[in-house]
This record gives sequence, C-alpha cells and structure tokens, in this order.
Amino acid sequence: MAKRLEIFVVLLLIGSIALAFFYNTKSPSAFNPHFERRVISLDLPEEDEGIGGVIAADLNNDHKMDFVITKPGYLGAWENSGKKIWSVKADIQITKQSEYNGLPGWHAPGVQVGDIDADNVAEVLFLTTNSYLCILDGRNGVIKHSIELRSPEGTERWEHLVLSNFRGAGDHDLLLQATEDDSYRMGRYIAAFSWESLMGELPVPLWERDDFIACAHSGARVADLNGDGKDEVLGGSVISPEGKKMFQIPLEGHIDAITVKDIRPDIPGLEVLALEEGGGWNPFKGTTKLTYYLNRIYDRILGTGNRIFLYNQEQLIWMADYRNKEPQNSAVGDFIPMNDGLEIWCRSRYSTHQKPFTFDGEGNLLSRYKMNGVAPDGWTNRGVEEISAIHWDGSGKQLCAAKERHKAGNIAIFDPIKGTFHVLIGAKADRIYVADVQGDWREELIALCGNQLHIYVNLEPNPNSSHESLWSQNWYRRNKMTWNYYAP
Ligand SMILES: [Ca+2]
Ligand SMILES: [Ca+2]
Ligand SMILES: [Ca+2]
Ligand SMILES: [Ca+2]
Repeated sequence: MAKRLEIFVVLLLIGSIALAFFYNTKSPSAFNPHFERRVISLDLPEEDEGIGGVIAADLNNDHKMDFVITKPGYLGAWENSGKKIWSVKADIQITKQSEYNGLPGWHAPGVQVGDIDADNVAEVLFLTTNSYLCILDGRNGVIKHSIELRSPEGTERWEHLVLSNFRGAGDHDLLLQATEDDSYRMGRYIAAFSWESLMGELPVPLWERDDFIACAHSGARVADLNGDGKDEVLGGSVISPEGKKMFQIPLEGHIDAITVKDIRPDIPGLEVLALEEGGGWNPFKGTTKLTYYLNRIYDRILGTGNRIFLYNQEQLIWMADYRNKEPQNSAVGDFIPMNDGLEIWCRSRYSTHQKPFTFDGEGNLLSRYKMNGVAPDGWTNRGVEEISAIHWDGSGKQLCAAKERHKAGNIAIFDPIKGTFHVLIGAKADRIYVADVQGDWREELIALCGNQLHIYVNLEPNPNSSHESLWSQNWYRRNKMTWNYYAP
C-alpha cells in the first residue's frame, strides 16, 4: 500500500513539472518581423520625469498628421515627414500624478490642436502654470492670443483643456477643468467657453460646475455620446453640452480610467466604460489617508467594490467585476470580430505578476491569464503599461500595444484576450502612442525614446485600404488628443 502511494506521489510530481513546463513555454518565432521603423530626430530638453507627452495632429493643413511634443517649459512641433517646424519655451501646465500635482497627470501632453477660431488655420492651445490660456499659430508657433483666466475659488488654476463642440457649430469651444486645492486633488471643477468669449477681454463661461465626478488620475474626456453633433463631458457623471447633469453612475470608490467608444453597436450612440478602485463596504470610517489605505487593504484581502461600469447619457447598461479584483487599466477594442460589440481588457492591480482579465460587451468574463506566463523572456515582471487598442494589421481585429512597465523599456503588440505576443520591439521607450499617422487607416505604434520619435509601420498588405479614416470619428480625435498614462 505504502509503495503504491509512493508511485502515485512520484507520478503526481512528474505531472506537475510537465504542466509547469508547458505553461511557461513561449514561442518567440511567432513574433512578426514585417514592420519598418521611421526615426525622427528631436532636440528636446534632456530631463524626463514622466512629465509631458506627444500628440498627432495636422498643423499645416496638408491632411497629414504632424507631431507636437511637450516637456516641462517646452513645446515642439515636427511635420509628418520628420522636419522640425518650430519649438517654443513656455510654462505649459503639465504634471506628474494629478492627485497630488493637479491635472493633466503622468505623460499627458497638455496641448490641443484645432481650428478654434474658424479661420482655416490650426491653432495650438495650452494652459500655463501662471493661469494663462495661450493660443499659437500651428504653422509657425507664433503666439496668436493669450489671456489670463480666473479659476474657481478653491482651485490653483485651470489645469486641463479639451477642444470641444458644445454649440453644434464645430470644434470652436473649450472645456476647462481644475482640481480642488486639497491633499487628494480631484477635478470636480469644469467650465465651458466659446472661442469668441476667450478672444474677448473678460471671458464668461457658457456654463460651469463644481460637482463633476472626475477620474482620479486623468482629465475629463468629451465625446458626442448621443450623436446630436454636440459633445458631452464624461466622468462618473455625464454632463450635457449645456452643462446639465444627464446621468451619474453609482460610484463608491474612485475612477481609475475612462474609455469611450461604440462598445455596444446594438445600443444607439457611444458607450462609456469606467473602472472603479475601492468602493463597496469600507469598514474604516473617515477621510484621512490612513483610513483610505486601510480600506484599500481590506478591499484587496476580502474583495468588495472594484467594479466596471458601462453606461451612456441615459442609463447604466451593466456593472460587472471579476471577483472584486481591481481592474486598474483598460483597453477596449474589437479583439474578437466574430463576437458582437467590443471586448474589454483589464490589467489587474498587481504591481508585479499582473493577472489580466477580459470581458465581452455584455459584461461576461471571457478570459484571464498571468502576464508572466505569456510575456516574452526578459520582459519585466512588472508587466505592461500605456496599453492601447491598435488597428495594426487592418483586418478589423484589434490588438493591444504596450510598453514595459516602470522603465524606459521594450514595446510590444499582443492579443489581449489570449495574451499572445505578436510583435516585440527592443527599445528604450519613455512613452508610447497609437494613432494613424501614415493615413492608411491602420494605426502606427509611436514611441518617444529619449531624443528620437520612432514610428513603427506595418509592412504587410493592408486588407482594407479603402476603410474610412479613424480621424473622421469625433471620439477618436478627442481621445488621441486627450490622453495620459492611465487613459491612453
Ligand atoms: Ca500636416
Ligand atoms: Ca484657426
Ligand atoms: Ca451629444
Ligand atoms: Ca453603441
């Protein structure tokens, strides 16, 4: 009997080792080599503390996407071809973590580009640390207009700006947002301005609010949710173009990230996805940092809150969680084209050994896996960051782009549902950004690596070359101009 038990234990051990071996086997030969790297040489200030970022926008009206890069005290512009157009020194409002330093937060570019004054020339707009709104001519960086803007009582200054369309007359309005001057700063102050008012002596807002339910780490997003040609302001509350509260989610914790897309094509308009951190039953009462962290520890051990909300301007469509685990970051895209609606990837909280989980557009769990089990050998065990859905191959099936977390690291494109890595690029990327800059509707993977901008272009044939440009979509333009580390 003892001998049989021994044999059983040995077999069990061999089985476990074999299982562990197969679980950890990755196939590096699966990486797709068919891409090219375009390099744009930059002359940015050297220092990089995670402040400032990059956007693509057409500065010179040739219908090609150019680049604006921001750093503390600096903005620079490069043509699509890589030729430098201009740079200026300015105390642009860009920050580290927004909850302690104000908006727009880690890696946020803090800049908007568009024809705000309807003269068929693109302007570059930004806020300064001394409370000015600056408007530059996009073609040459020459200052066109600047005006001091008073911010609401209890705030330091306006910190976040979004070119918007609140009156239905085009992108000629501006949303401003400020955090409260507090130990944990939340951007509950918002105001909308018309460009005509901003060009005047004493700008008067179209409307303003002091009760916006903001994302804790990034600025407000705007998009035309209901397709009436006017933008709504998106947070835990949805604010109408006229400044009225349309809907609010039953949030208990705070919001870590917000995404807007047509996640459910069966429901008219766009849908908003918000990720909650904390919430549920908080046994430790009070609002001090200590009670905040004690409740967070309780949440993590026993699991409450940490929900995912899908909603629009009218209703909560669903609310879901995966065992109350903190979703932390999300990427939303058509990761399984044969399934209706978009799919949702969540990074999970873990600081090392991330365990992502995914949902379908109806809130059903699709998959979960360990990042260490799927990432290529040598990838940091801190996992991925700056995760964006990407139309990489033009098939309609989206993948995710990401970089190594917490380092100037390698970048990759992976299938978020299974975790399979498709493209692996050795790099020292400080930021990554996904956008169609080749004008072929597919998206390129753009990496800011020290004093170079790398643009990775897929060389495989484009199966849908006549597809409408993603830039024609209101939400895409807004999204690509208003992003940060937590909300790429
Ligand atoms: Ca251009
Ligand atoms: Ca203009
Ligand atoms: Ca609307
Ligand atoms: Ca929809």
